[in-house]
Amino acid sequence: MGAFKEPHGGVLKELYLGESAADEEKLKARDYKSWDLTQRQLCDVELILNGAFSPIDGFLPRADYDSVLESMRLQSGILWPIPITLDVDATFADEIGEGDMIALRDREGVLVATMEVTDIWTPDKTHEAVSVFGTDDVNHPGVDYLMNYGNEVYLGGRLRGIEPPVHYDFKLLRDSPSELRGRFRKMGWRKVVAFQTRNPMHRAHQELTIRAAREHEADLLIHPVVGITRPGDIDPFTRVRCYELIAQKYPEQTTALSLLNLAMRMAGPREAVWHGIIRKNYGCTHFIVGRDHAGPAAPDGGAPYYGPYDAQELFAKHQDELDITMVPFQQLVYVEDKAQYLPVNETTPDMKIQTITGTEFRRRLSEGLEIPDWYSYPEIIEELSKVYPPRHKMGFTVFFTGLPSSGKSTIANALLVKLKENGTRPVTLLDGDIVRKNLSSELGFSKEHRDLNILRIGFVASEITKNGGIAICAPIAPYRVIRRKVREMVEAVGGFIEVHVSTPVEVCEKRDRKGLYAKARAGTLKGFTGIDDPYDEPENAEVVIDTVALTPDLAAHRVVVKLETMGFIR
Ligand code: PPS
Repeated sequence: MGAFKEPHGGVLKELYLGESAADEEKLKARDYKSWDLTQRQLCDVELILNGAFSPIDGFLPRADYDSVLESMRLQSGILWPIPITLDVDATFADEIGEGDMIALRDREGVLVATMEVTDIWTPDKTHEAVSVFGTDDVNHPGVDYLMNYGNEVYLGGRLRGIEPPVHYDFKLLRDSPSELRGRFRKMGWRKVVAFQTRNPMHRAHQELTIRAAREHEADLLIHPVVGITRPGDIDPFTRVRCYELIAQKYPEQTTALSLLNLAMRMAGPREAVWHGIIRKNYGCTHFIVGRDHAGPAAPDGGAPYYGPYDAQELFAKHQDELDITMVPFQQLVYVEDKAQYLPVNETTPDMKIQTITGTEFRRRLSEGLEIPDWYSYPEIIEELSKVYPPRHKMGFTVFFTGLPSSGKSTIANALLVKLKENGTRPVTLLDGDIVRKNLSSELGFSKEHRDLNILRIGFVASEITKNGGIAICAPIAPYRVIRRKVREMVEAVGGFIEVHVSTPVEVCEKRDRKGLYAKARAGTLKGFTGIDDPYDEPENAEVVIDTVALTPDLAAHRVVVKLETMGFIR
């Protein structure tokens, strides 16, 4: 009844030992083999220990794992859709045997839990992928993680909780199931609708959640996932600031916000059932399942992995034993002539409907364009525009590449001065020689060393870019593959403009500013770029400059013009 909803399986499995038992276990754990938990495993451990995954009391032993894959049930017959497994590498697995105790530690080495290992096995991951995700396509993020990041051996066994994993952020918004049940009890809430999300919330979400609560005469729990979501999602810090802002727009007595440190698998229908079970353990009575719940984007040019209402169907099929009521939801759209949101199936062809897709929303943010009030609140747009700044506020890297003596450094220095004159952001020059003196003084010119040198430059440039500054890099960077890596690193956090200084080798050799071409010709300097070491011509540089035809001043000016055209400066 109400907020005192029975947990899944009847008992909330809180697995933390009492103080003295934990102290005793800590002492014993000094002799156990230690496994450093990955970020996903740490999320799982937290939710196993605090009861959010009840009735599970550890990582699944093999029989439960097989049974979950085949029939979505634990051996006991209780419904459980997602295999919660501890994956370790073969070296660690070789060191332990069934019956051993192991220590599970966080990244800093803090002992979070101990585990009695009852099962050790090598899973058939393709079978797991097809059973859980309905596909073995590695473009599916859950399958990609399983196949390409997860370790090869699984360990099963019960956990004993020593210390809850530490969080430094948003502490007041994090609740265990019994804490949240306590909050509901204090508020006198008996019926609670939970809303799951991994995206920032706008007006449509607000409308949807308020409707769901009203329809069921219930109170509302906004329960966003902050553990691991889909790669490419907006970072949790920004999202939580947005949730805090939107929470203020709800009636205080009937709405709560709490963060869930769940590592999502993006398993669509099975994941929806799992999400429902978790919310039931937190004391909720109702759970909103929307269109394409927990489904990843379709692969490029391919069909989506799940049908839009598959999740609702699977949930409905198990509704009785789930014992948390699904609140299925259609997509809401804004009807302009009524100035209100309506479920898409309640609209008629004569209505004027407004929509802004996620892609269009991000385009408007990054170009600093207007976003209408009906779509979101100005405070939330302001918060999100920090993540998608307009280009003229975004950090960027100008990456010069070219042969020795091609003129890279001279043009880079001229550009540095011009960008300082422009004055919109701090500028750093990472010239080849400066870097070799300060960052890479121990490196030579072998392929490995050059690659390392360029990766270091790329790392520093991406940090500068991420923090909104301008990095100008001017190494030779002769190899295409590593240049592409740097581009990827930087483009993930801001703008990247490659400038190929394409001065022909004969001209560079004639200039020979440091006399190194002469040494290379004489054979006293080996592996010199352009003479006896290759230079891969860039194929997609944003700017190509031949210094035979241009002065350094004009060459730098051409880069400035390109930056203006691309919108990075104005
Ligand atoms: S790399 O390949 O990108 O790591 O090279 P970089 O760090 O830009 O090199 C800076 C300068 O090192 C001088 N130098 C050589 N260049 C190429 N090959 C060999 N073997 C070599 N040995 C020394 C060269 O003069 C580079 O300076 P610039 O300004 O490009 O002429």
